[in-house]
Amino acid sequence: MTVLFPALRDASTAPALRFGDRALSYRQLASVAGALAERIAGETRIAVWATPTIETSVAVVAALLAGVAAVPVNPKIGESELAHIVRDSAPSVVLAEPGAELPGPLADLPRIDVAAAAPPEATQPPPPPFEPGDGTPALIVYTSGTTGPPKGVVLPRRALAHTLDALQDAWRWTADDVLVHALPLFHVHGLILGVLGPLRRGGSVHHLGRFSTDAVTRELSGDGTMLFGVPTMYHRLAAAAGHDPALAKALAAARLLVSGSAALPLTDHERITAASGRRVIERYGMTETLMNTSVRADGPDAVGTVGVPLPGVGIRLVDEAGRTIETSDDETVGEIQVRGPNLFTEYLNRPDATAAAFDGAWFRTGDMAIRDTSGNYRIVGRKATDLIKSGGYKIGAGEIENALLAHPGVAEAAVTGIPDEDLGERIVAWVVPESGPDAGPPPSGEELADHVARQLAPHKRPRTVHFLDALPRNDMGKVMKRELHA
Ligand code: MCA
Ligand code: AMP
Repeated sequence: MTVLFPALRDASTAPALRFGDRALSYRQLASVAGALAERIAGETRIAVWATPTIETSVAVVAALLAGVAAVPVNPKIGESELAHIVRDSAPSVVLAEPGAELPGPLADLPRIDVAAAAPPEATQPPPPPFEPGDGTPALIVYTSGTTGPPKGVVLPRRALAHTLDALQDAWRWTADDVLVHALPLFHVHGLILGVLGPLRRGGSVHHLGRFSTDAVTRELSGDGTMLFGVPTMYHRLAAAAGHDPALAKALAAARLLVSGSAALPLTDHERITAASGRRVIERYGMTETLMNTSVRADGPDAVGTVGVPLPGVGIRLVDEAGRTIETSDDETVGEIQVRGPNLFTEYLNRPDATAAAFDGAWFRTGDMAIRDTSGNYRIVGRKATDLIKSGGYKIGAGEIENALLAHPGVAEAAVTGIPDEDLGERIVAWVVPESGPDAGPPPSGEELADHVARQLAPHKRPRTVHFLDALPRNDMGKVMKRELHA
């Protein structure tokens, strides 16, 4: 049995969480999360309305203390995606910040308002509960595939503990670190690395609520030591740092700048280094695997790579014939496959998808990479062209196509990702409007983007919509997406 948060048992008055002007020490967090854990003990699964707030952090910590699996839900989630997640994960209770208005399927569940007001430091926290075994589900995080609705990735406590301890080693992460970030709290990056990471170390996190280059400047000029962000955030920092000496100075003062969730372009690496003298470290992970590789804080420069395997993580490159690539030569491309204690247990209610994702103990990531002569991995692409990474979010073309087809004005739809300086990739929709005798006026691009934002989530909305008379199809009737861009 692993104690996930030793510092909560010590319950010192050291700072743990800070969101804006609201903060909790370890002792205060042990009190509020401990009390909430007592209330939810015995539930099978809980949903957390995962706003970027201190309440979300308290709710997730309480669930982990109680040994109850938590499903973090995007607070901007659309109707059909929420209906799917609630049906699929069947939570018995929803935890939310007081006053938050919950949509349909969540509003119908029993609700507990999360109390996160700081109690007096003298308050004695309840005794720590008995923590369950390492294989017990800790979190269920929904992630997109190429087709169909998102799948619930069941993450055991073991995977959380392993990945956070491996990052401690790679990044020399200690209780003295103050992590700064503005990531959403319904994905691995912001929640597991960004909130549970500092708590496992006994350090603290300053969450900015919403990303801005000014907020990063402010926090890194204060006591912030580490910054986590997706490439879109570093792109914006890189653009600003060139003409903002205060930001450049703040970045220079940080102990560690870490980028992940998608590739950080070389130009952004270079601009940040030119302005601040600092290098950005990249790490590579996935919802299903948590973290696999990283450039080490104490290692050689490896810009443009995602570094070396983390301690305890097995990585192999496999060629198209299924053979393991043994060479490290800067040029042979293979699929990254991963095994180790960092892996998820299963896709919830999807034994078919779980089985298809593995080759024995090896998880097939779908990411294509080369290994250089120093052992660093360089990601060069991915197997599925129907997966789009936009703003660091993974989005399946199929789910957007289905949402578009559900609009009465759409007869046919195809979705692609095209390179975008800011977002990495931007979502483009190709639509054939309904034209039958009963068809109404064709929808506008804006209307279709709003429709997708309402059904799925705002970050899944197409940023560009093209209208066509027909989609290019091959003899089998399959849409030829390459031709769309031509
Ligand atoms: C715009 N908005 C709309 C619409 N248009 N809302 C409803 N309907 C519309 N039609 C709203 C949005 O909700 C948002 O509100 C605001 O307008 C701007 O939205 P958007 O343009 O999407 O924001 P952005 O500027 O593009 O955001 C960039 C971002 C964001 C801040 C970098 O993409 C982001 O937070 N990315 C993080 C992704 C992440 O954490 N990925 C980790 C998963 P408002 O402004 O109020 O929000 S990957 C992972 O976990 C793995 C393991 C890994 O390796 O890390
Ligand atoms: P998700 O499933 O949303 O957790 O996204 C995981 C995917 O993000 C991986 O399979 C990679 O394609 C991508 N990814 C994460 N980190 C990096 C990185 N540092 N460089 C390139 N791609 C990354």
